[in-house]
Amino acid sequence: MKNRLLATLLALSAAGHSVAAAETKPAEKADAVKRHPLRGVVTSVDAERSTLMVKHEEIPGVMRAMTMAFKVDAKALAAVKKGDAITGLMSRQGKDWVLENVQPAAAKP
Ligand SMILES: [Cu+2]
Repeated sequence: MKNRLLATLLALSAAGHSVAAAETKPAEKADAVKRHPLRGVVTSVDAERSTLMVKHEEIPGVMRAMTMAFKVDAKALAAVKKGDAITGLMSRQGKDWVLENVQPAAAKP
């Protein structure tokens, strides 16, 4: 009787652990790269390096306003040109700053 109870408790605790692990893993993955909303203006496009130079507004707690290069995907590279106002999600990935979800932004009044 005692052994059976112990076995049940062990099984429950093991199950509890595996459920917890399954629940935390995706969250950890999503947190590995922190993305921050960015608004700015494209100052140049470098197709060879797949980068945009963007004069971006301050990203509170992350970066002051500045002009810097961001890696972008081919779609964004083809879609934007110098002078475009854009928004996107910026993140640090390895040694690169990356801009994703690049969208045209309405120019500020
Ligand atoms: Cu910056």
